[in-house]
Amino acid sequence: MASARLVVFIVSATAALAAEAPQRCPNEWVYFQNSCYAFMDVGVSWGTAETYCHILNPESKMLEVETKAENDFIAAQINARDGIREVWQGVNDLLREGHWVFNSNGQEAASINWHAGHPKTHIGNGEDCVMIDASGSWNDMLCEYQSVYAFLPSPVCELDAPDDSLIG
Ligand SMILES: [Ca+2]
Repeated sequence: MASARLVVFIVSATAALAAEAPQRCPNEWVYFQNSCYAFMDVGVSWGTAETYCHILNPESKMLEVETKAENDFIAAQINARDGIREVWQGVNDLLREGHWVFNSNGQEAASINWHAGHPKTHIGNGEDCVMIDASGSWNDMLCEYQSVYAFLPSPVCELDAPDDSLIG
């Protein structure tokens, strides 16, 4: 009886897992909470990261973190990937110093997890673009490459996961 119950448990647990993790992202993209994410182990400037996302998938955008759960997911992905130390996200204060908005819609980026001492918002410091490190902390950086940096963050692209309910 005990072993029969165990088999039933394993079968139902496997079915539940499959239901929660549908394979609905493009190949090589990672699914999390209705979005698909593409990670690249290359260091580029912020503007180049945006270009890479449009090349990979014209409907994708740079990573935009809206919740703590998404922030934790991104930090875990950075830690799991040898070639990635920090990632860019589509958040900037290019238009107004200290007013951090998402690239895709200009809405205020509310789920901010600034690293201690950041952002450095004194006028004209030019650090108008945001990256996330392996601890999930946000940091404002110069958007374009500067030789003072030992390395540059990696691009992460985000795509709305296809809605299963619209298929068939
Ligand atoms: Ca997002």
